[in-house]
Amino acid sequence: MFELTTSARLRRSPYFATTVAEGANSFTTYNHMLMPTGYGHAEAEYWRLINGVSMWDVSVERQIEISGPDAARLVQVLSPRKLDRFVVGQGKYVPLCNHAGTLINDPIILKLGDDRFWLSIADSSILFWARAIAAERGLQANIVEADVSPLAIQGPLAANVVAAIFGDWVHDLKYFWFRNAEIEGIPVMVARSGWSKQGGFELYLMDGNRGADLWNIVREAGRPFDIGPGNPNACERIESGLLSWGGDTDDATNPFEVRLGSFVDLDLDDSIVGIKALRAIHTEGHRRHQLGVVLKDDAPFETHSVWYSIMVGDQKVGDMTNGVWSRRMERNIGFALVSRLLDVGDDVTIMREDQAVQGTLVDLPFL
Ligand code: THG
Repeated sequence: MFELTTSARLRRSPYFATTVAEGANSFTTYNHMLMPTGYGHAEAEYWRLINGVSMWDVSVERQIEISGPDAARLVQVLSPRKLDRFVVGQGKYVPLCNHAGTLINDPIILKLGDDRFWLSIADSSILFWARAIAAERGLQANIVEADVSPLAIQGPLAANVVAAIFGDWVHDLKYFWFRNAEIEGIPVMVARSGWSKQGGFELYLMDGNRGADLWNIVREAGRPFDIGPGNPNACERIESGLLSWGGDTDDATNPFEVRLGSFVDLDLDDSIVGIKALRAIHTEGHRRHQLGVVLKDDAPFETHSVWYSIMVGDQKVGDMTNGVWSRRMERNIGFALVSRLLDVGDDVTIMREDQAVQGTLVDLPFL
């Protein structure tokens, strides 16, 4: 269709050459980097994630490292989720909000030490945000983008592959926890996490020169389990109800609207960025909420790059933010960010480019 013009501004992953050699034939951009989005076998890539094990270059999940005497304080100031019982070796999913209570990122925060953290970020520039807040508050923290590049191993057989490389201790790793490890001299953090609900791990590579080596080690260890390359899977993540910041959110979305209210602690003190606005939103009641929508047609969706209006009669009630053909439900499904006047069971109309399609609102996750 067209070519992407590359430059040093559009950075490459340490796994880039290996993913191209594996047949990666489509890419997106995320955090100013290229990320593979397919290897030419979409259906097989999906079923491998559901039934087997898949390996993904997710080095675009950049690590904003915050260290120094005020690091813990800064991380709490940035986050409306209470972090007082956060333990070294643990990861937590955390909404980040601006002063208006708008969701500006939804990282996993890893606690590496009492004064050292990684914010494993979604697609927005938290490096600048964290530095600005630290400077304005007079907090002493060193804030850098670390040389860390996650490789995800996802699917029901993922633990077998990771145990074959690192040992049986990986079976005991709790969800979102991580541990330092080394394989063939390559330093990695092994975490039980990943952007799918099929189970799995993320290997945080800590040496950008060893990307091909780590990829090949995983590829070899995965051979008995028929591992293959894949990527964060649009179909599985929508079926599973996983949020894509910037895809399913806009410049007015707050955490309550997109099912992240349980990660907000309103009794945190006023120094937390956005907490006062979040309290006000909570008191007034948020206007929209995120549900699922199942469409009544059965012509599989192509991927789309705009939100589709959701109507009741001739009144717009919200948007379908991302939609996909569900291979397990054999239906078109999507995320509906709609007025709270609507609820599960309501019938709506989705305005696709080509036609209006009837649908019904449902609970998330779909599966
Ligand atoms: N892994 C790592 N970094 C990341 C992502 C990741 N950075 C970018 C992006 N993904 C951040 N966003 C999310 C969104 C959802 C989840 C993780 C990161 C997630 N959510 C679960 C859910 O919603 O069911 C669990 C939440 C919980 O119970 O705490 O896993 O994937 N390294």
